[in-house]
Amino acid sequence: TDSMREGKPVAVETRHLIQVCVPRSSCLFSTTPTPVSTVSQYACQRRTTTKNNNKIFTDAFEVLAESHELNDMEGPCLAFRRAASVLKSLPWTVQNLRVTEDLPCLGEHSMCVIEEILQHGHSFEVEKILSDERYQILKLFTSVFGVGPKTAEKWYRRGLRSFSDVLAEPGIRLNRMQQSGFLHYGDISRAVSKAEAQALGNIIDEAVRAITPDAILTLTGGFRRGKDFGHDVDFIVTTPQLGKEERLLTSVIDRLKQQGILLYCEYQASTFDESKLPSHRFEAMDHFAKCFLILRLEDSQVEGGLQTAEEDRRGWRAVRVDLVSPPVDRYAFTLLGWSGSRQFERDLRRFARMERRMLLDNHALYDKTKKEFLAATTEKDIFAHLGLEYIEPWQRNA
Ligand code: DCT
Ligand code: MG
Repeated sequence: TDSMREGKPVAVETRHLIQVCVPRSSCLFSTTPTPVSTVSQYACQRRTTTKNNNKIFTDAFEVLAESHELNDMEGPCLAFRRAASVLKSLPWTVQNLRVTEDLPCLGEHSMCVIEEILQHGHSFEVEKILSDERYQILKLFTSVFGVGPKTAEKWYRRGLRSFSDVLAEPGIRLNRMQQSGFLHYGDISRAVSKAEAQALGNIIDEAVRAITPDAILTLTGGFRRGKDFGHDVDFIVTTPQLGKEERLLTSVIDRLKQQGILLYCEYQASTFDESKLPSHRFEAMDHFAKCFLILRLEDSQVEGGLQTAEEDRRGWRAVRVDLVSPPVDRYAFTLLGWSGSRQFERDLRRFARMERRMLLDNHALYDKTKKEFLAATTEKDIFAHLGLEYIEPWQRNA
């Protein structure tokens, strides 16, 4: 299965390829072996831009990954995410099944899906998932800000099938995040454009400067990777003076509130504790002070205006914004962690652990052999510590 092939060294794939593709007798005549793929099994050793030459396949794999995720099957989910990620990195389009044989992370199941698509233009398995009621409803519910797979599943099991079912159900108490999620659903389920991200950058920059003129503000997440659209806008804010960063975030929030543009705010104070590093368990979120916001963005603030529908003449939209505020000596680790993509991050950590006996997260890099932390002031420092070629942010769309 796909999950069994995870982590299989590339060398094994190579041997397999030569056995399958090169007739034994030809070995007598050829001095050089058949050229084999150098595509790494790790996303952090591949360059992946936003140009995807294999969207027809990767879209299918992403449906399969999501379907397994919604069924709490982490192994197969990750295997399909890896398969999608490998295909995203290719500068060419897969046109026959043979060329995929020397690629890593493509299991039997993935190969079958590619074969189906090559033959029929689509995968019957994927079509079946897309038309499955449970899949459709769980996707709908999890599209609400604050609703994860567990809550969606709970609602589905209660027999709820639509937003109006959920909102009419007396036994359901929505938390504050979910209430905002429903309230601003139309706006925040619509993609954020680059121009809108830029406008939000100006707003946050103005707020940050008013509080601390020498503050550091960096656009991160998908927009730093050169994406044209995102589901939110992510920023890192910090100050050159160690320790001042936490107050900065609460001051920024206060200012946005005073400006009347704060539609929702969940603030999480820092729980960062240097003495608890290195963290051995994988954590989805870091311990720095952060906030998840919904901001009101005016049409007049966006170059070229908001891309709203003809009939929607409100002159503003709601946008999801995340701010994270690490101490400045952790800036490089936070920047690398929040720049993504998720798959790139997963593989950076897996590479560090499996190939270098190091532990990497958004806080630090720890060398288990030397039993010491490796300091970094830039992302390049971290790549160098890991013995990896530097990958530019726009090449991290794995
Ligand atoms: N991240 C991560 N692990 C998580 C959540 C986030 O490594 N569990 C990192 C990767 C991307 C970054 O944080 C910001 O997260 P998102 O905004 O969800 O991702 P994105 O790449 O910015 O995608 P989008 O363009 O849709 O916002
Ligand atoms: Mg984002």
